[in-house]
Amino acid sequence: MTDVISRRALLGGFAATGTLLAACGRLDEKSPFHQLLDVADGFTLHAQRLILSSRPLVRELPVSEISKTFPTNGTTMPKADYYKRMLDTDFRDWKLRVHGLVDRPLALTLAQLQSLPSRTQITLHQCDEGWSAIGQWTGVQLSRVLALSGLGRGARYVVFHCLDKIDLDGAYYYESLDLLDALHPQTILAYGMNGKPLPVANGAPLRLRIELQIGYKNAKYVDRIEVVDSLNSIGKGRGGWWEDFDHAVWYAGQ
Ligand SMILES: Nc1nc2c(c(=O)[nH]1)N[C@H]1C(S)=C(S)[C@@H](COP(=O)(O)O)O[C@H]1N2
Ligand SMILES: [Mo]
Repeated sequence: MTDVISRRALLGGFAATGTLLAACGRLDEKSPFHQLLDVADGFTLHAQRLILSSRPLVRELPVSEISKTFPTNGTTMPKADYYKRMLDTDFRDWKLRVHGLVDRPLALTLAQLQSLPSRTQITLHQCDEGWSAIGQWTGVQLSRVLALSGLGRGARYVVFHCLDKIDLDGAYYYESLDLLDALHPQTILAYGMNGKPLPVANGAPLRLRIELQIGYKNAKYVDRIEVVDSLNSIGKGRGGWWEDFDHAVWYAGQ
């Protein structure tokens, strides 16, 4: 009996929680199933952890595979005067803001971001315009920054507001991820590329690397991170500049 319940509960996952609860009424206190009930109690948190821990990492490549030249795409130099001023002072006055549905809004300098534990990864970047290249990225995991800010009640998406406007319509570039991709270990805010400070053409001072998805999701020139419960009120509501203006898909998993 115990064995049957256990297998059914595990196979059926959390959908079987109701069955499990009914069955467990007949089991004694020391039953190992109480551990599963604890999981069911904290459903959201634990389910998220279980799903996250089973999400595979994308392939990381050896140094020898780094592309000799890494193409650029879209903006290569934001036009705003204040971007140029910040560039002149090595972004010393720039701060990454983290706001919205967070417990503690943040404003972090580049030096502060660089003082957090870093991650370096060599990965394949694929642009849907038909090119790919391999680069090495160094930065801080987005999950670490979000752990500092905390996530408020109802938080579902993380929006990246960028410093560049796209010529076509004059709107600022932006992108967004759901929490699952935002908290993935290879999702980083990169300030370094191929062992050097992130070049302007590739998004200085800070860019998103979301290795699970293709090119345009990897927002460059990230200035502000907003945590929201819905994407409706951001831009035209489709979750990103390309999504809003060129019918690109919001989930662009590789
Ligand atoms: N802010 C901003 N982010 C952006 C873009 C852009 O024009 N502006 N282009 C996107 C596209 S389509 C791609 S393929 C990658 C290119 O990054 P790279 O210029 O470092 O190669 O950045 C993405 N992020
Ligand atoms: Mo792209």
